[in-house]
Amino acid sequence: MRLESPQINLITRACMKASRSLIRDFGEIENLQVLEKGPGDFVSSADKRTEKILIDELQKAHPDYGIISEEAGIINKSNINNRWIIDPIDGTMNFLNGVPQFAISIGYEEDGEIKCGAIFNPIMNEMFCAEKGNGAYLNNSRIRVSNKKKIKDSLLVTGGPKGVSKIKDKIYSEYINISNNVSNVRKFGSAALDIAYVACGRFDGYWQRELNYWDIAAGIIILKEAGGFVDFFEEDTNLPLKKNILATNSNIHEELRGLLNKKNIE
Ligand code: 2AM
Ligand code: CA
Repeated sequence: MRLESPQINLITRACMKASRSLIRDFGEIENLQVLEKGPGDFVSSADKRTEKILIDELQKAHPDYGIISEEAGIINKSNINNRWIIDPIDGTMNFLNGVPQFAISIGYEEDGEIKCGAIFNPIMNEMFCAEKGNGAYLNNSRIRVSNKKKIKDSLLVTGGPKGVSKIKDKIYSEYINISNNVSNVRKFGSAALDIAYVACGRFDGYWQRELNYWDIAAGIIILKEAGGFVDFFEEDTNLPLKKNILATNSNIHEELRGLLNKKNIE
């Protein structure tokens, strides 16, 4: 691979290592689904197991780096200059249901900017990774965003509202508004993979409200290095880890932003 920073090497190595137990755990899901209790508890322990392997591996190299991780929270809080941003399983609901659309996502942030990152789907064996200035890759091939120019021809992806969302109506009306103006919209259930798929041209754009920073940290650099454009809207400065994201092939960005801003159907 042509990515050479010590951080990206560390991230991809940690992903590969953690994926072995994650694949084993995924194999167990089918058996667990027959239990009345369901696999919920098992999934949360799979999440924690994966996270522990990732954190141990990253900390071995840099015990002083800060970490923001979905389950473990914030580690080494005082180091805000060098931070790993980790989501051990993005697409937990898919994982829980035996759907192989989930990924490990790790970004490395230096002085407030994501410098490199990887998103790894261990079942498909697809490793998306990028580092600033050196391009984005899917396994060993360079990736680029699609060349679609017009929003009306575009295939987009979104996640819809979460169960706990207080703004479901707003999110649904944005969905109606956007889907009336594009070729089609998909809902795949993993924010990290959604962005990675925009980066490699499978989708032309992605929008989503109410995400967490760890869902998309790695995706930011992968999309940028693949020639895409990512920005955040309606940011709440009191909640810096909450994100509303717009991520596109860059050609359709303004048009999609226009649709999001448009007064929604009453
Ligand atoms: P997760 O699988 O790590 O929870 C699903 O639409 C996407 O939104 C996934 O990337 C999922 O990440 C993310 N997400 C974050 N918080 C969520 C929540 N409370 N409920 C459902 N999905 C959530
Ligand atoms: Ca997530």
